[in-house]
Amino acid sequence: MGIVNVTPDSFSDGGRFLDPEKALGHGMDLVAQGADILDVGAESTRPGASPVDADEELRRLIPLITSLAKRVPIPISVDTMKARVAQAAIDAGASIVNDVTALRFDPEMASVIARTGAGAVLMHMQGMPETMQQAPQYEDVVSEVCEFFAARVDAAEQAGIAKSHIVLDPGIGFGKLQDHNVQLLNRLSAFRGLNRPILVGVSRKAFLGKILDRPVEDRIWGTAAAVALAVDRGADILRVHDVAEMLDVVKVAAAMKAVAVSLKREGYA
Ligand code: HH2
Repeated sequence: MGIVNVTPDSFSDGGRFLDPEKALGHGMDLVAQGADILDVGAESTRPGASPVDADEELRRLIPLITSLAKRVPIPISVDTMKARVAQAAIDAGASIVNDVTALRFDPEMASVIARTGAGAVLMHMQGMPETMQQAPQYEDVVSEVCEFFAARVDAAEQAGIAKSHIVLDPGIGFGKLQDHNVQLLNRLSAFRGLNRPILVGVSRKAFLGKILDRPVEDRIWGTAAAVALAVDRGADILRVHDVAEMLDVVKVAAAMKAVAVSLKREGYA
């Protein structure tokens, strides 16, 4: 999943693709690099980010999604927590809603997704972006995220969203301390029991910066290591900025995993 941010303030590429022509070009580049999904967002969710109102989000997103949908052969996902924005994005050609609040922010979101038959990414977040990094707390982050997923899948199904349309995401960096992020990634396979695809967003994130002591523009190798590990632990979709590079990483990690799985089946490991 390639990231297209049309925001002035995203943590890694804020302002770079605010111009609609640049954003369109960037989206098409990511497709040429091998992305299977484009995730288009107009509201930064980095820690401390200020909310954006729906009119501004629509102004940034809809012309871009309309142009992309005409030109790219892959599904477009809209990264929004607002039902009105999701509906307009779907009308413009998006087919997946990536809601970092897992349908909790806007009471109308579930019915928009159910009615349109869109796919839904349900992400775990403790708190909201403005304050989420102030004091995140868990007894056991993995089991708490697991319980959260089970409850959100139930709520989504009750609202009429088909289970087969749901993807789960542990929300790396969203209301989590360093140790929580590392544990979630390391124990990603704990979520396989929910029988839904797992999406992971590690690209250039702060937890990598902390391990490496590097600024956001120098985290590509760290991202590669985390992406490889996530594939090994069972991630199905990787949300990344650097599609060409991470596609190679995914291919190699997936090939290794396939061998490991068949060796295990034959009793070698
Ligand atoms: N991370 C970001 C935004 N949206 N959606 C999902 N499902 N999972 C994630 O991990 C995720 C997400 C943050 O990254 P980015 O879009 O690069 O930055 P910003 O939120 O500052 O625009």
